[in-house]
Amino acid sequence: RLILVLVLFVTACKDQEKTAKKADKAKSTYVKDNYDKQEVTIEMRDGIKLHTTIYSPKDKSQKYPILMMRTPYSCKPYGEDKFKTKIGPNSHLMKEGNIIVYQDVRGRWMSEGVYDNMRAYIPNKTDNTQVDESSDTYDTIDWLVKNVENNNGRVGTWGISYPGFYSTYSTIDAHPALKAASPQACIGDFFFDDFHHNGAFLLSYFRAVSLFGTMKNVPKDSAWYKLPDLGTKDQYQFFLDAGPLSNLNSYFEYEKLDNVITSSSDKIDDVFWKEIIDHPNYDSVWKPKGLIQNLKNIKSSVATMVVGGFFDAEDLYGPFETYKTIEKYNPDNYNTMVFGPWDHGKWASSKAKNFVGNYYFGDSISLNFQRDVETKFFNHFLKGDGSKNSGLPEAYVFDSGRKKWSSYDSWPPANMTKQDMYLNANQELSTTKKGNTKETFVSDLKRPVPYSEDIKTVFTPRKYMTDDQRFAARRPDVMIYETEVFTEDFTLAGDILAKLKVATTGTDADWIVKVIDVHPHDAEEQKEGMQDHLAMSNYHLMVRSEVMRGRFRNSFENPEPFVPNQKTAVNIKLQDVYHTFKKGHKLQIQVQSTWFPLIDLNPQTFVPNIYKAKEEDFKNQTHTIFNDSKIEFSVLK
Ligand code: PG9
Repeated sequence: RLILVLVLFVTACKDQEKTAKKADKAKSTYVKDNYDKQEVTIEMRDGIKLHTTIYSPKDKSQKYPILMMRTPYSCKPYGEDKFKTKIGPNSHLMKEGNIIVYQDVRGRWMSEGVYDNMRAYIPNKTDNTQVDESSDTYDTIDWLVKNVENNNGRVGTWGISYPGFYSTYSTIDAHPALKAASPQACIGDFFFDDFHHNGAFLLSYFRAVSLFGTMKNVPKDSAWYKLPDLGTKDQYQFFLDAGPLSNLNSYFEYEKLDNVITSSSDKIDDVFWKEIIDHPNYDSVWKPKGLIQNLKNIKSSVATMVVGGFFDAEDLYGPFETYKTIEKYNPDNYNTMVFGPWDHGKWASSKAKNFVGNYYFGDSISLNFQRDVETKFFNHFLKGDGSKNSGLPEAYVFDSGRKKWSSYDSWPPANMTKQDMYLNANQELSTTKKGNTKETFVSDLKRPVPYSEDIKTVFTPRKYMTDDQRFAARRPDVMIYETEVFTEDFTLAGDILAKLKVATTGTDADWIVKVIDVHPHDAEEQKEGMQDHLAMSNYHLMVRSEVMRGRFRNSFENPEPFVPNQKTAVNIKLQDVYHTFKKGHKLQIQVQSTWFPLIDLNPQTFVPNIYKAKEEDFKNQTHTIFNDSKIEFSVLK
């Protein structure tokens, strides 16, 4: 009987494997069976030609809109590989019947020109030598609608992360054929997205700098794609041993990648790395690159749907500021937002179960978004009547506490109240300030607070945003303050403002604030996911976190030292949340001064450029938190 069971089991596995292979094969031939592929170069107004891949439905019985993604990451994965591999991201948009276009942006891969990382917008252009991503998009759309067979004259743009930045850019001085744009996880400003958070540098991004050298046609198997072998799998130790940023060579030097042919020279240029090291303040290198400042005059003919993940470790500032700025300065426009329980770009996933890190949020959340929201948005504005009655809400947001979606007519919702909670002694977080107390801790730069218990060698830490923060709560250099157990649900919706009153024996310091959902001891274990049966008892779920590099507390352009031992105000805006602390849970605030190696170490001595600090500048200091420090929450009544 046992042999019979075994045979049946093996057969079932083989059948399952065959079905999966058949599904994959179906996917991989879907494009070949249903789409014609063209690769063209489109000439821009200054004569530079951009490499563009066009997929047109074979069925010519109807006209189709054009959906375009512009990317610095090469449209090659959507190129000849396409017919051999699975359809790739956003296949639901292909299956909907659209002409799909991918383009290498100026200076990247198979396009001509010189790449400029987050190229600054040029307003009021006077001649054809003045070009930026807005003019390149305009010229591309103009060529497409005039030359691509069977298009219906309407164009949409979309993209995630850097491609999201180009989608936002497409709305500026938009071509009249552009009717819809969906910037997703879109970079807004590199001083607040990706590489920096409020002036602190995200250390493991030093490898990502390589993504943006002026590289062309770099073969997929080149060293360029290899992460440098750091000689250790422990990022914490590697960066601790490395010391200040300027001790780290850029990726190119690291990998001696000086032999790859580039557009501008026969040697890789790591101009971006030098910009980072030489420009620690929000200055004339970073400011012009910021896109948010240019979103004040978007044509009402362009409908926008901004998409983001509440647990996106890379681009949170960008999507929130993009949506809010368009909303504020273009009140007559159709402009909506979708924020779900995702880390960076995971709404494009085809996985049936949605996690961030080990934390499970539910089934088919991404798939349902693709089908019921993203596809509906583009169908309405590119194929439908294009009116404001899209059937989609203004704000479609996922409550990461209740694990379910809500729709609101505005974001933040109208029925909000501000509520302050004070950082009192005895680890007490309460709506009243209790006496005049203060607490101190030693910020030890030889043993900085890890950003996670589970630090691996990763390209960028993308999963830590829901990590259990119990380990931090038990460190003497992490100050904790928590509410009583909630006797009813308590919902936060919108941004959070930490108004700290602090002091330090040094002359500089970083301040990190984390908002934690403390689960009850009898919380039901999580039965899904990588770690089956993850014990959720007393799980300290990180709901939101942010750093303020103390020198920038009053100005990102002009850093200021602290006066030793003088009570000083440090305000930190934490990006929006939508989270219900359920009855039986507690809200905990953690405050610390190191967050390693997520961000670089502050020497805690004021120096002109932290990235070029000397070893001797790094000194342990004693920090103080006064209990007139408070957190201003946006509470949903
Ligand atoms: N915004 C993401 C990123 C930027 C810079 C370096 C690495 C990643 C992205 O485009 O995915």
